[in-house]
Amino acid sequence: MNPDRRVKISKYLSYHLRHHPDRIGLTLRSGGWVEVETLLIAAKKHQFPIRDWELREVVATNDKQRFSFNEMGTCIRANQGHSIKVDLQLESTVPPDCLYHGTHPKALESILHEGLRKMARHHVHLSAEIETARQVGRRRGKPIVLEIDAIAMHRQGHQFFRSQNGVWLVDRVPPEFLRES
Ligand code: HQG
Repeated sequence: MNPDRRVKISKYLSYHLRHHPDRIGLTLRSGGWVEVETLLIAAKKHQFPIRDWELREVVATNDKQRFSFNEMGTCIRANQGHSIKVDLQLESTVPPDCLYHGTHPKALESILHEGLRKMARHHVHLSAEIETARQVGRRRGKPIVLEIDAIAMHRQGHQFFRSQNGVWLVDRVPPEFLRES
């Protein structure tokens, strides 16, 4: 499949599996799952036909492993990044000592003052690798990387989750646990 088509399908999936399933008449099940067959029928009905093999290729080759199938391959979901209410059924996990968050200069003052908030998403997104955080920050200009004392947060009772594609998720990061890296 050509790369443009791949990106287009990935964006279509992100939009509908994370933010607006209702726009094509879908309802996410617990865990964020949708039946593949239902998704393909809905997409076709709304003038965006996707073939089954295209869907499988996009999921398999996606640069950030944004989506996954269930074991049977009959259902699909976005691994993280939702703005609609969905229980991803992730188990709380002990984080590494340090996690990173990529942001941009305009947000810095407010973040240092009030900590990291989840904004429109379900969680604050953190990564175990500094380079990943840098890339996330770069989406909005000059990247700024913040270092988070994750293990100290964990000791104080903050719950951490790890999505299927390795993104660390937490409800918030109070300012005392972060510093500029
Ligand atoms: C900032 C993409 C001011 C925060 C990426 C970020 C990631 C604050 C923005 C994933 C703040 C929210 C998530 C505060 C947080 N004051 N600004 N108190 N607290 N912010 O997009 O982490 O391609 O919701 O720093 O690669 O940028 O979608 O979160 O700049 O993995 O798969 O508010 O989205 O992945 O922005 O990105 P976002 P994010 P996908």
